[in-house]
Amino acid sequence: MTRRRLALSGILAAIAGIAAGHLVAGFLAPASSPVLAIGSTVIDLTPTPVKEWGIATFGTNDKLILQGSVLVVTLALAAVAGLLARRRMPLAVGFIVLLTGLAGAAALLRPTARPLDALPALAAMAAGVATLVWLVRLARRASGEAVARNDEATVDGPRGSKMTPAADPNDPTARPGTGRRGFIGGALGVTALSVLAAVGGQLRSGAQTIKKIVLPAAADKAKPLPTGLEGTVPGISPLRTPTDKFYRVDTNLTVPKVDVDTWTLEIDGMVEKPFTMTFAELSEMPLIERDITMTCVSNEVGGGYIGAARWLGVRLTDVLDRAGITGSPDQVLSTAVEGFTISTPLAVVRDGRDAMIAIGMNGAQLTDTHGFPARLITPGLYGFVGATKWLTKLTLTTYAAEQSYWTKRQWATDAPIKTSARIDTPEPLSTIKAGMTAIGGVAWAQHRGVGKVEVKIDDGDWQETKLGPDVNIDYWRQWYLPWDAKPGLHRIAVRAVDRQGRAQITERATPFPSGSSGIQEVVVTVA
Ligand SMILES: Nc1nc2c(c(=O)[nH]1)N[C@H]1C(S)=C(S)[C@@H](COP(=O)(O)O)O[C@H]1N2
Ligand SMILES: [Mo]
Repeated sequence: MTRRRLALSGILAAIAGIAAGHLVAGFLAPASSPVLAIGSTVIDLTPTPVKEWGIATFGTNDKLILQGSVLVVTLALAAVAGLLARRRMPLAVGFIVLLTGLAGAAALLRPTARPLDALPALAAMAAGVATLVWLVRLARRASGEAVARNDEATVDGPRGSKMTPAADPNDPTARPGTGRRGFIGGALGVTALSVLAAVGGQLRSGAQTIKKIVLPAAADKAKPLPTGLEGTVPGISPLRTPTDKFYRVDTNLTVPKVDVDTWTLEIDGMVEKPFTMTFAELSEMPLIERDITMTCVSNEVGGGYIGAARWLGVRLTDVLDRAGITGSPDQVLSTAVEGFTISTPLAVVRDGRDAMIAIGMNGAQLTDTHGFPARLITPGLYGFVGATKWLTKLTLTTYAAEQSYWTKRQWATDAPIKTSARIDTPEPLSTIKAGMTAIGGVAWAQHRGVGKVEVKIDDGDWQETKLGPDVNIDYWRQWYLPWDAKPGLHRIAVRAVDRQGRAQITERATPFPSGSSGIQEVVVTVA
């Protein structure tokens, strides 16, 4: 019984600390909330293979799973602290101080941390220690420990006067039921306050929003998007991915909410005239509008980390030319407001493709999740080497001198998107009705263009599919094949060939280090 109460005291102390920290972080910097700060540090320290396993196993839930794990481990350690507290209170307190100290260190070691970011951890420390001491005292009273009475008399007695059991009507040993109720009351009180604090912190950080801005028109517009196949092939991906359906991949546990009025873009490194510009200055430069399909290197064969959108932005080379490149840099190292970095090969940026600093997506300003107020887009390259969100600095440098976040973690430096195709319909392992239907999906070979897409049903021949509208070589292509489906179990495979006649790589490869490859095959039941 006592052990259970003690363990619970430790757990509630941790919950109180985490909640208090979350509340304070809500007012200061959401990312410095203890669990988030530790979670982000764990993300950065996780070895690449483990991270790959996490993404492959949990997909977009990986962040929730990570935070859940941090929470569970913390609570388990706190339960141990609670058990220790019975005989060794200083040790238990030291344990809580250590845990919250780690959270503080994690917050302070974030790339863009300010000293104030330690406050949430300090709040967690104070709330955690106070709760532990208080609940453990109540727990002792509840089990009627003699020690508790003495402690209590010394600590709580008015003006130091010793209370004797006989003189104290609330004496716990005399009325154990009261002590038990006292602990339950204390535990419920802590829980209620913690919930309030956590919800408060959450509401407060959620209340931070990005400003609504008016985007200037493009000087160089994209052609109107043709009508896609989505109206005629049920289940196929729409030609343009709506922004709220567009995949999101980044290392952030909290979405940066950037203040566009104080935001600046700095250009430095191997340039003649380093300079800094405001958002207004950036948007006054000539704007281009382009339809570009982005893909994440972590996209598995047949996966969903791909999206096609219309981007509005400034040509990256226009900005670089304004600074004037000197020496022989070989990479553009871009830095995001939260300190994350990406390397893009300079040769790729300058080969004529529409690499840009985007400020608009699908006719609107960037959303906070997609990098407001400005991000890089590099057609033909996976996102991790060319799509820096929440961009704030461009540094002309060399791969020898400086390495970006993923380069330090052994990912490829030059990572062109591999040609691939995906079957959207029928869905894997689904059951469809016999008769005429359509097999359909999307294929991509960014900056080379999709030449043809072929489908193979069971052990049949590869059959050429019909292609949807050709938007441009940086955009994906919808495809479909009418199919008279006969009852039974069927295997459908797809492969794409780019416009230079190069077929997609059929050998299976994992996303690490330069993108997955292999043929997608789905199995369906026709009934
Ligand atoms: N600041 C920042 N930018 C980032 C990342 C990141 O982790 N942090 N991830 C990159 C990766 S791996 C990809 S695939 C794209 C995804 O962009 P999206 O979330 O808008 O789809 O953003 C890139 N830009
Ligand atoms: Mo990515």
